[in-house]
Amino acid sequence: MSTRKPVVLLTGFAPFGGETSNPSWEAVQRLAGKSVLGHRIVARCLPTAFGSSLQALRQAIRDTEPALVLCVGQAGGRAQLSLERIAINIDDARIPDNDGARPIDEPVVAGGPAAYFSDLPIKAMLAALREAGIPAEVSQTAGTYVCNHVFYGLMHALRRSPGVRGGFVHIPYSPAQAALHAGAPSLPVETVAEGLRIALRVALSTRDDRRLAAGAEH
Ligand code: PCA
Repeated sequence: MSTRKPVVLLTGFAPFGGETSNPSWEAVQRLAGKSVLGHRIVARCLPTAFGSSLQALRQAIRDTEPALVLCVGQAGGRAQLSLERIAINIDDARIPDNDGARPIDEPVVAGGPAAYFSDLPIKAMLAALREAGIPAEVSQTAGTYVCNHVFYGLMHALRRSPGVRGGFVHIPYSPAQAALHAGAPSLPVETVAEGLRIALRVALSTRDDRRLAAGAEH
């Protein structure tokens, strides 16, 4: 293992909520096996379920011993790559997950801190994406469904792996999905994949984030 290239673990999710595809996995799959700044990208698909998603993520971290972990999920209705700033310690499911579970106001980790910030340089990533002509934003909430659950669980797990950094990106519907949701914004999966590659490159090469306003009034 030690003579191999260091690994970046990149995860997407299985389709959920009545969709037949999940663009997060479609985009992540396109980067599987590719290199970014001397790191090999390992792609994994997580189940969209509160219970098994984190088990699968923890297993993938044990298997691949990554230097950096970026989890990616679909956020239908959002128009840009959403670089998530913060994961909160709450599960509050509006719809059941793929196993039929619907936790309401339960902690992701009982007794855990209220929240974790992303380890990734989200402002530098934002600037690079915009320079490349890819729409992006900083998001102040990853919601309270399986994606926030995985983001929180990731950051909690990485406390035991000093030096390994983690973060989360939400992405819009694919055009094929948006065609079935009148008026919903979308981004082509190839554009998302290119954006993720840029985000990884910046994350791997930036230790101190840029100071750039990307907040929100609401
Ligand atoms: N999006 C969901 C869970 C899986 C996914 O791709 C979310 O935003 O919570």
